[in-house]
Amino acid sequence: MIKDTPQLLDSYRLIEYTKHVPCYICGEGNTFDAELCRHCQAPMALSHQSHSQKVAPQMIGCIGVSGVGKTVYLGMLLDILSRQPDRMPILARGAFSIAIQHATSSMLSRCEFPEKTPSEPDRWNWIHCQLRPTHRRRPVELIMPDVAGESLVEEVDHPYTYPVVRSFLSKCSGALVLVDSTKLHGGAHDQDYFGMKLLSYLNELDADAKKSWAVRPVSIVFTKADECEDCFDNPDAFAKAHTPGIWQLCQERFKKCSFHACGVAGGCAYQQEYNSRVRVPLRVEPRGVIEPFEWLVDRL
Ligand SMILES: Nc1nc2c(ncn2[C@@H]2O[C@H](COP(=O)(O)OP(=O)(O)OP(=O)(O)O)[C@@H](O)[C@H]2O)c(=O)[nH]1
Ligand SMILES: [Mg+2]
Ligand SMILES: [Zn+2]
Repeated sequence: MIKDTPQLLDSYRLIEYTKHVPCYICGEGNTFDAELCRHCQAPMALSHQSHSQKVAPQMIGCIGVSGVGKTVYLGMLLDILSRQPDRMPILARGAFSIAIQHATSSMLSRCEFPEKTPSEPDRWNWIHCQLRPTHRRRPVELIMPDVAGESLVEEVDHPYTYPVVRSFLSKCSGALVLVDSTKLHGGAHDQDYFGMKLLSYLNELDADAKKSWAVRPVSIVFTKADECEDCFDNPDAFAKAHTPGIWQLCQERFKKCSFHACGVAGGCAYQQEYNSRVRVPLRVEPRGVIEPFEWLVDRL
């Protein structure tokens, strides 16, 4: 026999699921307890964190073909900034924002380079941080993902294959476009062609003259310049000589554009592992890592 006692109904909990939380990257609705956006796989923590702040975070793209050095650059940039509080104090928001810095610096200190970034967006590292540039009154909230070069190339070549890349780049306030200086020095034109494709893709994302990429700051960064000293001496002259396509496009279509050189490893060597030769850093000697980022943040 069932006693005549009041029973608690749990169905009221379902009401929570009728409210949709918009994804910060693509704007599509998700349930309140979703960890990743079901449309673009960006972490929903970005949305929850940005809703709790007065200032909406801005986004910066660190883009370039696979193997150009995006993961090494971003990991080292955050590591340097977090160790130099006098230059540009930085505060990571959420434990996930420290993952790339932790992984990259510990691998470099073991004389290894990080693994290639997987092409699945749910496996990318996302960084959400607060910057306090010394000459600004207000802090800057920033979101920067470590996008896989393969996904980027796929989206540029076949638009709409990676919605997360498209939504993210449409909303970015500026971009660091990475170009491999070692490949250029050898006389190959692939890096120039891909840089041009990427810049053209950005240019076509927004037709509004006031908000388009033509007026957003773009910093072209020649990576691995530790192996290509003349790139450090004069990045503009290097760009004119080795990436004429990128140089021309920047002059004609981007109002705020600058060329920089950077290097993280102070020397590299090949190590034999089973049947393959693996490139390893001999030491960590970062040069020109903060400058392109500082230039960009000043113009946001
Ligand atoms: N000499 C030198 N080599 C570097 C430097 N940074 C990266 N490399 C080399 O470039 C390779 C690729 O670097 P990543 O940072 O993984 O490149 P990525 O752009 O993130 O590539 P994806 O994850 O495939 O998109 C490394 O394995 C190193 O061999 C650098 O500062 N100097
Ligand atoms: Mg990577
Ligand atoms: Zn989304």
